[in-house]
Amino acid sequence: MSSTSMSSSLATVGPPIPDDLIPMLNSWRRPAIVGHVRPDADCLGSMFAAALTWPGGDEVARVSLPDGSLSRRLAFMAEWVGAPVIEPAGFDDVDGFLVVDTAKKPRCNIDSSVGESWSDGRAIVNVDHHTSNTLFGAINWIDAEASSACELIYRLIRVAGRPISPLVASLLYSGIHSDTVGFSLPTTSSSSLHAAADLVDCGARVTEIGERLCRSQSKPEFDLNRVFYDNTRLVADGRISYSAASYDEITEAGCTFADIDDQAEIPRSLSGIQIAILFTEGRPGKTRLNLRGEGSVKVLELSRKLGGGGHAQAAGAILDAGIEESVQRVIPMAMELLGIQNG
Ligand SMILES: [Mn+2]
Repeated sequence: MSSTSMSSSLATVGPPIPDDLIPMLNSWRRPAIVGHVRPDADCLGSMFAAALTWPGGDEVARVSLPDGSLSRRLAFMAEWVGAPVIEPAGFDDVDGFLVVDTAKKPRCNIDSSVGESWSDGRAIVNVDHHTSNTLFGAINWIDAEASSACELIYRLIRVAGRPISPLVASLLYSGIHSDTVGFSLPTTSSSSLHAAADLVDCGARVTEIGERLCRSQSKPEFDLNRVFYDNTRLVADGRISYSAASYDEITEAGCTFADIDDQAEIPRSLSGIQIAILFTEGRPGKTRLNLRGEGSVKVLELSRKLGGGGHAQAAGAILDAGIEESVQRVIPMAMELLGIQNG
């Protein structure tokens, strides 16, 4: 596909890229790339692809990945790139921050010793696909219809006319593959498939990515999945499925909160459900919810009531409660969302 036909088809997709966005990225000498806490493949893929494409004065821009934030399963993406991780002291000389895949500023994955005023008057460019994005950047490009942040970074690179190396292609393809759950969600649009196809043409390592993302569980992750299968329950005549793992169950499997990623797919895989919920107590007394809506069910509303956010059909929240209390609180709300009387 010629680059001309690519950019003309890109122009018709989603909200336009703000005019000043690409010039700002191009102008930075010491940029830092930031994603969200507990980064998933889309977050890492978009961060690393951006770090390689807009390196500032260095070969690769620095990324914010505080200790312990990388899951075992996705460590391969960091190994591929070898991007320098920004140290707390290094924030002083940053001239701009590119934040990807992150709906709110407090969700940014920043080393706690840097403090809340980490951006300190410097520009933030905010590129995201969460409906709940709070537009915390100086420049915000939010396309809630996009499959993934990687699809947006792909468009950005194409419009900027920068090259896509096989490594950048692999990173972006990983994020699109992962956020669409292997091109199976309604977010699998024509534009996301066109992006994926172009990335394959650019050398994305399709086979390796499929193996890494879908068939590379460690024994502890496998054991934790066993817990999720065991703990899966169906309620509301099979319209709601949920599963849970307590802090002790996560620890006994040999996992940590960083290993919780897309396991909501386990209760979600049951036929006929409209809402799937995963409850995980990653830290004692703190329960994270991952909510998924099927068909036309929008779970974002529910996550917002609980102080969380996300996408229309994939959202989350964190409760200051253990598993049992969280289940008792959330299941009636999920039933209410489906219009079921709670008897
Ligand atoms: Mn994403």
